[in-house]
Amino acid sequence: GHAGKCVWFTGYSGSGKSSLANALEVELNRRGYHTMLLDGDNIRHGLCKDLGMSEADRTENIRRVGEVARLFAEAGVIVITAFISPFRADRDAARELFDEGDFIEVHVDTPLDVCEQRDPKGLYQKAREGKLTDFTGINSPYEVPKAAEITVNTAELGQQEIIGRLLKEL
Ligand code: GGZ
Repeated sequence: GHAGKCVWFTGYSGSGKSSLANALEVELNRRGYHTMLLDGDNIRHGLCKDLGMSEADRTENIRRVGEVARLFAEAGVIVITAFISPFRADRDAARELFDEGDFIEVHVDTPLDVCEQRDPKGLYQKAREGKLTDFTGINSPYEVPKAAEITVNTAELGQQEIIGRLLKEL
């Protein structure tokens, strides 16, 4: 069968990772590819429900996601992941599980102030009020990718344009 791949979205909460990941999956399915979307909804409520938002727990979250992604990719599936994945070493460790060229890191580089203005779940406001600790970008770090295959900014480009770029890269 086809070799699997992993499209790894990384970026702040509210950057647009999930929307892009969902739209990419729809387009790939339309083209006949078998995909698996891993995100907080299907991972943090199940496999990783024992984990919180500390640095150590995020590292373990991303480690598990990487291993699951590898398993699906070995079965020929195109895996799409949408996690903040704020630490470079954790993303690099996930990359190491794949053959060269089979791990496509997509930095959703929407500026923090835009993400904070969107604040779809009110989490930035809670973090600013001190009601949420360890919130990425406010009181927990985000390490910007140094060599992502693709960098996109949802404040500058429309979703269809971005999806077009991603499909080309794949
Ligand atoms: C960042 C948080 C936090 C903290 C809850 N910091 O935009 P969302 O809401 O739907 O996605 C965010 C999600 C982050 O989980 P990840 O599994 O992607 O994080 S990591 O890759 O770092 O393991 C956000 C919500 O959970 N959320 N608390 N403190 N985002």
